[in-house]
Amino acid sequence: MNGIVTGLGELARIADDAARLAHAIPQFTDRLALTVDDAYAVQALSLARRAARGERRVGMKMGLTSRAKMAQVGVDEMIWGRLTDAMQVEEGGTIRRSAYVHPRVEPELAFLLKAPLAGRVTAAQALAAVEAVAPALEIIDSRYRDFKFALPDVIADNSSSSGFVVGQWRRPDLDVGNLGLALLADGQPVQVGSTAAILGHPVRSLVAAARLVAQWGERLEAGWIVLAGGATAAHPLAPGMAVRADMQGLGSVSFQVGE
Ligand code: 0L1
Ligand code: MG
Repeated sequence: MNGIVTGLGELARIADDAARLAHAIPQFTDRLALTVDDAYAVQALSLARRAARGERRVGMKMGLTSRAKMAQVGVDEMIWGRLTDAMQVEEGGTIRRSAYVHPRVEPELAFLLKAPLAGRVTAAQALAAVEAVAPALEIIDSRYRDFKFALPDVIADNSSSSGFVVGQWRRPDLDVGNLGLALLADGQPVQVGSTAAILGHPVRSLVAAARLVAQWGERLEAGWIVLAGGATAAHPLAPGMAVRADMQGLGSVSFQVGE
């Protein structure tokens, strides 16, 4: 973006304010030739603003790791974002619809790490760093008008990350490569699928996560949560809705949507 660092800082402020105050903004790429590198720099600057307000980094999310997700938003590259403690919603808890612009939810698999991971790692090395796995729900909320964006826009907007709920952790002695799952709204299935939709096996998402963060001088830390990406298309949230995901062998995870 014309290489102007202060310009990126201003975009970070705009993205952060939009997320914090839940208002929609125009796409940055409508008026700027933002590169993917610029966009990740904006994301980092935006998350630094959260850190300055006291939010603590607790992990990262992988995005667009399934065909269903790519098709839904018209972007066909994997992306990633940063998770903070303020984004975590207690299992069974209630979110406020008014705290989001146009939230959606998607079923995911979460990894809890017991050792750091960075750079090029094998699937076996990635699995060896996993302490536990759990079913999860990601609440995504693009801050762009009409949920429309180009690749650099969504990256700058922390890859739409805005909340996540994690179910019961269990030891990773279960092969998570092809677990059937369903996303239910008010008890009715609205999406069904399998963890195999996540890059063929969710561990591939963890391998990719280690490689992608290393490009930005980061590593996945012990104690972090890594969301492997949506296994189905996302479903819009409405006040009063009860949301649950059931995952074969891993149980359920749920939350409610308030006003
Ligand atoms: O898979 C994801 O979490 C992608 C989030 C970015 C695209 C979207 O907002 O749906
Ligand atoms: Mg997701």
